[in-house]
Amino acid sequence: FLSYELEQLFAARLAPEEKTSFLRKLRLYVIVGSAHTAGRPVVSVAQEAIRGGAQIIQLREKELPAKAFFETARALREVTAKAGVPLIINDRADIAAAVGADGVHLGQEDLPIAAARRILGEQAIIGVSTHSVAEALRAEKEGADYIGFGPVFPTRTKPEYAAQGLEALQKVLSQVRLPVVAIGGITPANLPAVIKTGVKRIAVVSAVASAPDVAASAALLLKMLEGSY
Ligand code: 3NM
Repeated sequence: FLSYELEQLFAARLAPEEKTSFLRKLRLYVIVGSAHTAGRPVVSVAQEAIRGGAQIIQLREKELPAKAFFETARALREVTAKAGVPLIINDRADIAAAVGADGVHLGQEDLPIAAARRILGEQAIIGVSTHSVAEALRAEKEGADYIGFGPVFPTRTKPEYAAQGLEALQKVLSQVRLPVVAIGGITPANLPAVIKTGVKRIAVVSAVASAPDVAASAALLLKMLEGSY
């Protein structure tokens, strides 16, 4: 089914030489998934998030069968490519490859980084979820492009994980050279305390994807991250 159109979308991927500078400059990472959009279509929520200022979109689907996951990913690839915003697929390097996504985000129980790279290639953005300094250092050693660290605060989006807190985040920042993305329970109310740790990037699910006004919520978080609020 690799239509001409899809081939064009592949061409929207970040060029290899753009990857590092993109990740350094990244501030607002928005994660969407059908469980977290308050019943609204994932693609339109992602579009609104981009309109508000989301600089990268991750599709996270923990329950969907591969076919439905793929179809959403493919639709999201279309809107992100048109907007010039990188697309990351959670967990599934195969789906990331199949839709020409910019990369994959791996959990501790997913494919090893090297295996995901064999599927996606050197230019792919590979991020890893980490929940301790040791996991963060391991991900760095194994060749991740960025790490997620969290949950910083307790969150209903990932309730099975204990909150790590701001001190642990600070510790990770002091030991890891890779771009660190703080995640978990971050809202406009607690973002000032998160920023005080020195972290430059946050990832959110509910604060944007579940918000009544998706674009306005993304815009507020971005403003705060850029220090202009
Ligand atoms: N990963 P919200 S915390 C998807 O710590 C995810 O690795 C986490 O959702 C981690 O912004 C988390 O709604 C949930 O709290 C983030």
